[in-house]
Amino acid sequence: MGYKKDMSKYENLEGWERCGFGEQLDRWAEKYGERTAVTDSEDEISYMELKQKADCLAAAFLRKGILKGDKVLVQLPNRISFVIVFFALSKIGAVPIMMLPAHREAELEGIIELAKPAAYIVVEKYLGFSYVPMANAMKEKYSCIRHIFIDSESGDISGMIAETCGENGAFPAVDGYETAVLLLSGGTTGVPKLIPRTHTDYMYNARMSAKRCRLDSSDVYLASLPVAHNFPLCCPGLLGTLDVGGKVVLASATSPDDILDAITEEGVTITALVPAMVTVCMEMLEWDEDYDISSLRILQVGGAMLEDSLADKIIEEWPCKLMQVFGTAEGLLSFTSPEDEGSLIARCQGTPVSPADEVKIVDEEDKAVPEGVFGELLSRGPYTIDGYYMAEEANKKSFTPDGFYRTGDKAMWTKDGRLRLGGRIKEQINRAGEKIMPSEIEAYLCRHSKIKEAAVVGVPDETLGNRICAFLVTDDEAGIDLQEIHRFLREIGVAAYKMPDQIEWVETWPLTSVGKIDKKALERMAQEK
Ligand code: OOB
Repeated sequence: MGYKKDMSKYENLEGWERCGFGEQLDRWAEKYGERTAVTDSEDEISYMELKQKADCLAAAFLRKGILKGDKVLVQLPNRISFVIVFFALSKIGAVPIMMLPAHREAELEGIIELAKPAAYIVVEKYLGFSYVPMANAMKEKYSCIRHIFIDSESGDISGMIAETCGENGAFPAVDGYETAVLLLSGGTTGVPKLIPRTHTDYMYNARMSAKRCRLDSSDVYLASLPVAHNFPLCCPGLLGTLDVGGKVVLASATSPDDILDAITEEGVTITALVPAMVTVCMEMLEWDEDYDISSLRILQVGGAMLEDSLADKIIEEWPCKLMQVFGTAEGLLSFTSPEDEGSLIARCQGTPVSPADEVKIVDEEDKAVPEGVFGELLSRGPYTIDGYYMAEEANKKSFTPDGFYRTGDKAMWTKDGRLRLGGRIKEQINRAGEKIMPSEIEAYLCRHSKIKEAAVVGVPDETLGNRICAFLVTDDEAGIDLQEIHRFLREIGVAAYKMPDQIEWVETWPLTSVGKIDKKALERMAQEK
């Protein structure tokens, strides 16, 4: 066991509260009552109704034998049922694992083997994909999964809510210092990693984010990224908006027309996008003048490097404040402020959102580097985890002995005391904000009968930030092209966002002086092609 965070150290912080999300929802319902809490493309729900439905579903979960502490895979798109499910599980102290709709068998298996979930909640169908056969196959393969709950118009979730309505069962007590959610990590090694966030630290995360955004009950937050991701869920996202009594709009898909339609129709005041999405929204705005984004107050952009030129363009062309957001699911958040000058906002990722965040930038020997010099960004603090879920070995690499999380990101302090990110030190590829571990893709590729060896690198790309390039060693190139690779990866159940964008062949690997595959050389080769 390494360093263990002492939560009592943070008890005097404003916004820190030892309380579960279930109880938070009860208070919000009391305070904000009939106000609209959440809308999606089909429906809307008030704070009071949300509480009532979450109570019903919580009672139904208990009745089905879901126990406090059970892990539950949740794979739902942006719709109201996601929100009800989240709070229902919180109320009984069960722990949702935040899968993304894009995940398939390969990702699910790794997570199931690690966390042994007792149930799996899936949407019936989304963007043309039927989840039920996949869920059934997982239940068949893994005996830990006792239940599958299907979310559809007449499916299990709505049926369960109707069945138990009116019952006011007693729920197990939930302590704010217990785990509330398991978030997925982009990972710094190939093994999947889960990030345990407690009710208290996660609520604090939402509150500090909301505070930096000056969020209040008049705000309308648009969740356009998949809401199971930390950014739209809690930075301030869904949870931060509910805490102040605002309204959350859930866009059903992350496409520019869905986003711009929602902003126009709902009078959205704040939303969060990754840089690649901003670019396509701007293109759309250029040729379609019917959109009206004048209600926007803040555009949060984060998840991947924002090019200076795009930052300048947003500041020039958007009728709102740009907020640069550096975030991690492991904790640390650093945002610019709405009051900062545009010229400053365009060139940094601001300051950590909590006064109790401890941030260090260090060289290869873990010694602090001076202002203006890039090093690795390390962090420790009230809402940053002290270890991944059940991952003692990985934790030794990802955390310093005194509990600092190694982000694997290059950063420096600017002369105005702001953080400026400078790319990655870690191998992870950031493709339009999605995090991909090369070693994971390499392992999948090597399962193909014709591929002898594979090395995967991220290559700078104008639209995606980075694209995925796979270098292959094969006996015979015949019959393998990008299409075949995609077909094969789909067949073994790999999420679409992990598909290589480019493949190249090599006969022998370029090697470093210590005899490892020289990935920098591969990156250069990929760029030259
Ligand atoms: C967000 O969280 P994750 O866990 O998907 O990814 C974290 C990683 C960071 O370590 C960094 O490599 C990259 O994403 N990143 C950025 C960035 N924001 C995140 N790289 C450069 N510039 C930025 N502004 O991506 C996330 C979590 C909460 C809020 C926003 C993003």
